[in-house]
Amino acid sequence: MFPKASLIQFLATLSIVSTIGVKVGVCASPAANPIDMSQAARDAEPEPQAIFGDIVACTDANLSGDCTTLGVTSGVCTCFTGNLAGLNDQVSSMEFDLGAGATCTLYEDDNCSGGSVFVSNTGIINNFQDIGFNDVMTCFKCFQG
Ligand SMILES: *[C@@H]1O[C@H](CO)[C@@H](O)[C@H](O)[C@H]1NC(C)=O
Ligand SMILES: *[C@@H]1O[C@H](CO)[C@@H](O)[C@H](O)[C@H]1NC(C)=O
Ligand SMILES: [Ca+2]
Repeated sequence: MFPKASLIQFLATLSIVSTIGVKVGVCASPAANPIDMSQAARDAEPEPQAIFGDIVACTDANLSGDCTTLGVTSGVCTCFTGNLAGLNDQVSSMEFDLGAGATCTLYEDDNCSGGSVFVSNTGIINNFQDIGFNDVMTCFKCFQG
């Protein structure tokens, strides 16, 4: 016969094994997993969009002053609100590091509206005065090439 202490230890070990067994069973069964989504739920989710490059927006000409680097997602209107509000109506130069064929439109007003400038070359615009757009930009939208 087992000494009593050993038997308790054995039962405790058995109980841990059995708990692990149940957990593994739950994980292995998608239907029982509460974070598993149905196909319909997955279809309803917006496609996650990938950042395909960066822009650097600066408050002074020649990429000087306060410069902020932003990841760019194709087709998404990004506006200088919230934690980007410091750039609103302040941008004077920009660098576009978006790869060949990318295009951007820079907008004067909220929600990618109002006056705009189309940028088809990726590179640097050293002085927004040269494109008649100094200290007015509020939003931009870029497309991957
Ligand atoms: C920007 O750099 C160019 C070339 O070095 C210079 O001629 C120009 O004066 C600079 N512009 C400003 C506003 O600093
Ligand atoms: C932004 O523009 C889109 C497209 O015109 C429109 O559907 C949306 O309501 C606008 N959002 C705001 C906050 O103005
Ligand atoms: Ca503006």
